[in-house]
Amino acid sequence: MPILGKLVIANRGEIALRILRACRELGIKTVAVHSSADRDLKHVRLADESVCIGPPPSAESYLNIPAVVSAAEVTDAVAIHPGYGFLAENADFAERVEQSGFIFVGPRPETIRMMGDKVAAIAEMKRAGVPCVPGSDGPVGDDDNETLRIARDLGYPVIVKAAGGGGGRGMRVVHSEAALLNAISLTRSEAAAAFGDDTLYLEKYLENPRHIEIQVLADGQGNAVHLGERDCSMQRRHQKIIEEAPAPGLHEKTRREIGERCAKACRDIDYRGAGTFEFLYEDGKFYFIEMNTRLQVEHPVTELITGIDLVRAQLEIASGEPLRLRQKDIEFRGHAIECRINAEDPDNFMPSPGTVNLFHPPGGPGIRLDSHLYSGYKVPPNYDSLIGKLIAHGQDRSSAIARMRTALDEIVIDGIKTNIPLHERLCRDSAFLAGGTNIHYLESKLAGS
Ligand code: MV4
Repeated sequence: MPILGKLVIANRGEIALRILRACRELGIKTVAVHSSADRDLKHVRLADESVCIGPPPSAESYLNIPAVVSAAEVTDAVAIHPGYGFLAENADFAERVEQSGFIFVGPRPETIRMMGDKVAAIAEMKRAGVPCVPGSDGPVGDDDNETLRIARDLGYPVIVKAAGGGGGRGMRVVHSEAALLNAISLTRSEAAAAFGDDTLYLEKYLENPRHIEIQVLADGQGNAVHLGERDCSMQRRHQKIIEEAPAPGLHEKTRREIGERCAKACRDIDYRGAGTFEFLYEDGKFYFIEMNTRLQVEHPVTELITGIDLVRAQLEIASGEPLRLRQKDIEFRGHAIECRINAEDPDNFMPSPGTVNLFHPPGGPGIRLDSHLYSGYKVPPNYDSLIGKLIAHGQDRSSAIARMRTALDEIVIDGIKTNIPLHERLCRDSAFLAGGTNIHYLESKLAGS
């Protein structure tokens, strides 16, 4: 008997294919739900069943909760995997899935809701002993003098963030006391409009951090482990471009300490599933900013250095199996780097949908390509421009990069523009080769070249 009888893949593109592959291995039947623009997706062709759930716009298909749940009902599925993006961190969706009698492959709805409220998430993590950014320790109140005092104690610059925000939405850096109250009032209106919640909080603004995140797995039955970190500092406008594991220059003891704090926090809150603790890392110290309660785009770099299949682990946890994995059995081997391949103009980052006339995947030792592309596939204009992830694993960082360069030279994607030329430049960039660049590096390099 498979661990789950039949599963709905509530996503599209490369991650839908990744989930389908894991299900195949485990003998789980698959249902692809897709929009009318996505009939030709590779995983739709490979799935045991497929259901069209709506027209091209995401709001009417991949974000349509009743349509996704109905698809599970009509196909007699037992579980729903949300992938990343779309409904993956929608607590109302997780709740509806469970109330309808299905298994949600992810944390409990209450956990998703709590982590979605950044003020609550930070309070909870602080209680669990996870190091956080010095800040207001709760919402900004309406006593302006009190707010000014908190900011003065933190020292400028500070950053104003919306409790309902995250991932770069709803925040504003403030450089002086004179600008604080106005910045708060602007951010408050934006937050009310964007998130329906005008709750704000303050943090000390860290000027040159790296973005390092810790992967965890927990079974909601008292067992939790960490799978080390990923460095995701190479980004532009909050879109990650390259991720790697381990983080360059991080010592083993530091990794163990922060990882164990995250695993303990999972036990404290009865976390269930795969999750990621996001940190800013500056001057050798970690500062928690947010937790992601989903599988992440960049999960493959962790899989390559640990040998652990994260999607399989998610499915096992969802089926109610206790985690067999013990922290002492998790070893980190070599170095892995992921380049996100986007259908976009490499010069101006504009989306570049269209038909892929010719597609040749790269190969060889230590190369993995997670992509739904095939020759003749038409990239629709309606969705995120991610068309694949090229991941290279090697004994050390420089061999992973050498393998990445080889694969980037080898891959052929004809007919649409992609950001592969950007990756070719970055894999020869001296600062990237040295390792440890911060979150501002790519934007300043692009501005200067
Ligand atoms: C910060 C910060 C500096 N100081 N918080 C942006 C996304 C959201 N996850 C949190 N973000 C930031 N929070 C403090 N106290 C700088 C950022 C930030 C950032 C963080 C991670 C990756 C890319 C980033 C790009 C710009 C700003």
